Amino acid sequence: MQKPMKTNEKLMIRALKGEKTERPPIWLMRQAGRYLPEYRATRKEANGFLDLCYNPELAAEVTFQPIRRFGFDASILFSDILVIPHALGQKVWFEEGTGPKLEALQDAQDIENLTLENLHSHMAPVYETVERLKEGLPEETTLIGFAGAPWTVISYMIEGGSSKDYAKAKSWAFAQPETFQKLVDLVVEATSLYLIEQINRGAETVQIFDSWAGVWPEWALRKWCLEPCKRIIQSIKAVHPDVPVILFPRLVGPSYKTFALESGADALGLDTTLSLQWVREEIQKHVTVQGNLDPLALVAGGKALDQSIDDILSHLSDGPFVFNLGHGIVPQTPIEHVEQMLKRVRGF
Ligand code: 1CP
Repeated sequence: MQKPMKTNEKLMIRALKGEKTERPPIWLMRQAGRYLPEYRATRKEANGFLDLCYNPELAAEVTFQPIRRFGFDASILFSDILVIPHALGQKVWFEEGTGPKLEALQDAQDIENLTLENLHSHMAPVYETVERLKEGLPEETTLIGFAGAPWTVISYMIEGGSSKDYAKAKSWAFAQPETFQKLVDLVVEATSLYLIEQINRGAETVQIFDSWAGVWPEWALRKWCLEPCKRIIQSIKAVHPDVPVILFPRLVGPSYKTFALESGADALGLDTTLSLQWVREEIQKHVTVQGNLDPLALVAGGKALDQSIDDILSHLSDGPFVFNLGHGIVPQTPIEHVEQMLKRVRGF
C-alpha cells in the first residue's frame, strides 16, 4: 500500500492515501474542547452545547482555536455525533456535567416516527460552518468532516444517553433484529447523506466514529458495525471516489484486521490497546493507520509521554501514518503537554 510518489496534495491527504510522508501529520480527536481556556470562553457565549453546534460563527471559532494555538495539520469540524438523532426528530439535550440526554426510543413505533425529511434543513447551520472553515483555515490545513457510526449513535438513541453496558440497545438487537435493522438502515442513510453534503461543502476527508464498537461478539460486530460502516463508505465513494475516509472502530481488537480488509476505509483510527508491532505487520500493509497515544499519557506528561510517543513513532512511521490520540483528549490535559508532544512528533 506504500506509494513513494509525492503529489502536491496536503500532507494529511497524502498520508491518508497511503503515502509514507516526510513527517507524520498530526491532529487530536476532540482537539477543540474544554482543555482550552478559549473554548471555555466561547462556550459561555453560546446558549448551551447544542446551540454552539448549530451556531456557524461560534462553531467555526472553536474549530479554529486549536489550529491557531498549535498549528495542527488537520482541523475537525466542531459538532457532535448526536446531531443525527436530533435531525431525525428525536429529542436531544445536554445537561451540564452529566453529558448527552435523549428521549429514549422504546419500540418499533418510535422508529417509525423518525424521518429523513428534515435532515438537510436541520443540518444547514452545520454545513454553513463547514463552508466558513473551508474559507478561513490556513491552506496547508486539511478539513475533516465527521459523523458517528450507526451503532455508536444508536446506542445513545436507545439508552437515552451514555451507558456502561449498552444493555437496552444490545438486548433490542439480539431480541428484535428486524426492527433494529430498520433503525440501522435509517441511520446509515442519514449519515451517508450528511457526510456527502459535508464533502460537497468543503470537507476534504471524513472520519466515522464507532467509539463503542468493542462490545459485540464477532458475528454481531460484523452485522451491526462493519456492514453499516461499509455501506456508508460505499455511498460516499460512489459520489466522491477520491475523498479518503477514516474509520475508528474502537476496541475491536483482532477484528481491526477485518475492518482493514473489508470496510473500504482508507485509514483506521487505532485505539490505545493495540500491539504496535501487530499493527505494523497486519494492518498498515492494507490501510493508513492513525493514533494511538493514550490520552492519559498526555495528561501525565514527562517521561511517560516521551516514551509513549517514541514507541508509536518507531513502530508506525515507516508506513502511511497519522499521529493522533487513541481516544479523545480529556479536559484536564495541560496545554504544555500538548506542546511537548508536538515538539517531539515534529522533531522525530
Ligand atoms: O463543552 C462541553 O461541555 C461539551 C463537551 C463536548 C465536546 C467538546 C461534547 C459533548 N461533544 C464535543 C464535540 C465533539 N464530539 C467533536 C468535535 C470536536 C473535536 O473533535 O475537536 C467530536 C468529533 C465529537 C464526537 C463524539 N461525541 C463522540 C465520538 C468520539 C469519542 O469521543 O468517542 C461521542 C461518543 C460523542 C458523544 C458525546 N458528546 C459530548 C460528550 C461528553 C459525549 C460523550 C459522552 C459519553 O462518554 O458517552
